Amino acid sequence: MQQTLILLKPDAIQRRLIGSITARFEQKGLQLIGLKFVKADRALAEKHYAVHKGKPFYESLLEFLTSGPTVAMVWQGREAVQVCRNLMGLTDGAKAPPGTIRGDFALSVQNNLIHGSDSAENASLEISLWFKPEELLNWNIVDGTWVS
Ligand code: RTP
Ligand code: MG
Repeated sequence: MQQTLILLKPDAIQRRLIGSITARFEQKGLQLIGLKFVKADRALAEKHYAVHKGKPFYESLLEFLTSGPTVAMVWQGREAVQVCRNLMGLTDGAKAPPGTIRGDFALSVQNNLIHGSDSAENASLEISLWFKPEELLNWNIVDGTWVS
């Protein structure tokens, strides 16, 4: 079982897409174990996107991520990191294939609605940035055998 961090970025909230996007993860069979509504401050955004420090889009990206509330979620399931990346689609909404979240709902490179961890190692780092351990709930899915 893997866990991954998903963020619905401020554009997803502004565009009233929380429900439509979250539905994709539920429908896939992933299990939601953490969920909160957070307005990230600069310090959190810097830690979250530390890997992009120095890139031309870095400042603009931090401004975007801190511009309004985000929904932070932890999803769990078989190969959850890659499964979520596949559901999200390519970074650039214009290039993301139809059927993916970005492919269906985004056109921009920056304002691409969603973040997903890109490796199991980064997932555990990012989960610890956004969630306290006690905010992750371990609950039994009654019919879990159908999606494991
Ligand atoms: P994310 O980290 O948010 O899940 O997105 P990603 O892996 O698909 O893309 P990444 O290369 O990690 O870029 C992080 C976020 O920075 C913004 N970006 N802007 N203007 C640009 O050229 C540019 N490139 C990337 C996007 O919001 C991207 O998701
Ligand atoms: Mg990334």
